[in-house]
Amino acid sequence: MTMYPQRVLEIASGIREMKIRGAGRIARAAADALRVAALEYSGERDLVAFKKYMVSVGELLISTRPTAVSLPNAVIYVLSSLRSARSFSEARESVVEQAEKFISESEEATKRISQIGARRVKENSTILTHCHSSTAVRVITEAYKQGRVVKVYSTETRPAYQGRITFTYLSRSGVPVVQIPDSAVRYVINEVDYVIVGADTVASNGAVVNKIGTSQVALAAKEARTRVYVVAESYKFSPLTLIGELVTIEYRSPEEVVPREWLEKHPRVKVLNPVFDVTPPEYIDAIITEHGVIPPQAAVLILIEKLGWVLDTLESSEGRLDLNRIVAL
Ligand code: RUB
Repeated sequence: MTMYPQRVLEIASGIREMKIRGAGRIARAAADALRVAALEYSGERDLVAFKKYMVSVGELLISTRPTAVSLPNAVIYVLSSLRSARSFSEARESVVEQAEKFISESEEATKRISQIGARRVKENSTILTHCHSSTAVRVITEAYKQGRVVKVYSTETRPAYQGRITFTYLSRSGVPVVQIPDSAVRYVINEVDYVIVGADTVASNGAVVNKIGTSQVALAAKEARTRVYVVAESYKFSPLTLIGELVTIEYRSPEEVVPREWLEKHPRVKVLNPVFDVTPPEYIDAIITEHGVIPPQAAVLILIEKLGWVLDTLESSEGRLDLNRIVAL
């Protein structure tokens, strides 16, 4: 059985238990886990053995949560550096370097999005956001600093209440923020100029997978002619959707929705807890990436340009992501 460093196991369970959450943070934590795994590798100093070990760490990380494509994309990005490594030490060094590069480029991307995104917000705007997207919070905070935001509605985001994290971050920066229950979205939507949300996965047709309830918010916004902006770094675009693969929606425990004691008292109650949903491209006005603002229908262009190479490695793995092929094993 493969032994993993303690820190790697902590990161994997942190992602699974949502102590580390949000697509961007999950991706950076995964890159960091690969870096730690490479540095603390104590097996045979052999290139093939090292590649196999790194593939198993990558698989462990990817297995933690199924929906945010930023997670496999970060793993692919870091492990692809092993393709051209000629020796064990070169391989180890390249993983460490590539992981650090991913982390700094991903932080740079959110900064760039905050600058591009803030410019799209007109003066005296009211914004509504759903869940906690660190990229959306950055865009809103930057727009506020530029004097463009008068009010932000932040939904609670049941059942895990990520809206409270959004509220805390925004109010700490002085942004006037009002927490509302998810069910109040349609009640306030006519006051709202922009809905700004993040993404866990952007599909090649421009559909956006984000926290459960996002599609309901987008539907209310469309009816009210309120603009919907999705803010997403390019590593949140899914290469497998280019070949028709569907995005897996995560279901979590009923106890996140209803307290365990209540469920025990009412054993016949059935609970469904899907934690993400799909907003169709027609409900999205623009996707703001670090490469610029695109209509959702242009998602395919970002994908082909930035992540199209992943498809070449899938030829003999029947459309599945096979990390062995990513590392050229
Ligand atoms: C978080 C969520 C966020 C996206 C984008 O879901 O849906 O909107 O991950 O976040 P969960 P970011 O809480 O279940 O992880 O912009 O921070 O990457």
